[in-house]
Amino acid sequence: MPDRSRSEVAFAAALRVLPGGVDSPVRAFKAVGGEPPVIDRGEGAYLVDLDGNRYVDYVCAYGPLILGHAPAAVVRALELAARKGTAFGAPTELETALAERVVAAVPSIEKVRFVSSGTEATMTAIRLARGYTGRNKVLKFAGCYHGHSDGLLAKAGSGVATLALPDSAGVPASYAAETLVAPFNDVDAVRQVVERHGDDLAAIIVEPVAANMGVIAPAEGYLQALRTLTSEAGALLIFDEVISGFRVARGGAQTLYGVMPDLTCLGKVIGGGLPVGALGGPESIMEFLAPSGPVYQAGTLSGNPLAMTAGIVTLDALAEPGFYESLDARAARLAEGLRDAAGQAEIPCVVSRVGSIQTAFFRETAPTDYVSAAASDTSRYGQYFHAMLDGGVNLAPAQFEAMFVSAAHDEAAIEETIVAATHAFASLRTTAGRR
Ligand code: HOZ
Repeated sequence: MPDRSRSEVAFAAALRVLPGGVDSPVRAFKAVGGEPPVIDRGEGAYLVDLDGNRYVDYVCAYGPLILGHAPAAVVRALELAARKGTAFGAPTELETALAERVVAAVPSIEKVRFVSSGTEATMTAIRLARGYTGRNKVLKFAGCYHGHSDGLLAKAGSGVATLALPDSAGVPASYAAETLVAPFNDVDAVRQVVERHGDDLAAIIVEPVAANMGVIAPAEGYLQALRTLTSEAGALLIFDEVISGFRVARGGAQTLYGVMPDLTCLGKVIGGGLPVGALGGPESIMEFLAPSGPVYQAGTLSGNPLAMTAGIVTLDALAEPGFYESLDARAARLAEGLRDAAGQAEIPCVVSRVGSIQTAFFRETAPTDYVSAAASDTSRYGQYFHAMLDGGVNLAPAQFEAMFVSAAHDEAAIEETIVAATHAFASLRTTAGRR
């Protein structure tokens, strides 16, 4: 096992002043045991911890870093932008420039509101849907995660699933009562909810590619069925493309599957590694937002010039011909290598992939919803996770997250990962579990 003594000292100091030692729960390794390496820097496809250990990184900040760590063009642009000032609380041309790029790429979006996180984007989209329709209820799907706002934590994936919390403490029952939950990929369940609550249903919100219970693709026709049912009920369809946007395709999952939502939530990639979220949709709905309309939303650092700059440079790189084809090929090679490595070791493991996001589930067959994802062998995932970390590969410390492949993951990084995985899977045959 690599020496991580400096990380241990730094994490002990963090525990003294930060709850759980972290600012976001998944980082604390609760699901896999042990303590996290404390990071010094990122370089392309690699992370380097305080002890100088290097890891091929598939967390990529949970999605934003589609160009890898510290890409030269983004860093250069940020240096120049910072010299001009880091926040103004007033309009800049940068907001318009990033919005124009989003509108050009995402087919259902005519107007955009920038916020500072994906949580703000989904929270605002829900308020806008309620203001627009004059209705209250929202349907979400078990295992889909839409950030940590009160109304959206019911049966949430990501860290809530990882920590096995039913929901979150601190959410009034009256709030939660406005959120309806159905299983992902089950059209009949949605039909029943619409029949029962259709008159008061403001919106259905869905991750069109689920990525917070591990990566699960929508079943054939599922998104189209959601589109039809919401239109018939007079409710809005909200795609949470915070992860899938500019990731599974330049125009997101709506382009990949050819289904147009009313509202789209974005984040992660559009901020190029800085804090950005956004919601967008047709002008007729977006103009309900203040100051044009009655639905209030605001933010001191919304449209922040540094964040807009990183987003612009990143989206321009993604517009280069062949970008997504090349990313897809690398991710496919990784998935194939992981499948082969698990197969050689006779470990039940299925790799579920959509474009550059994928999850190795420790179970025999690909899950289709939260119940089947949750039936994965999470303790084996924990053993695999630690074997990979010790072998120089950084994965999310939880079964219910995605692996993110970036443009910086070249052939050498991918092959290094497959070698580490071959050793890791082989070790699972003999290791009963050490943590
Ligand atoms: N949506 C991300 C995880 N799936 C957020 C990362 C976090 O919870 O820290």
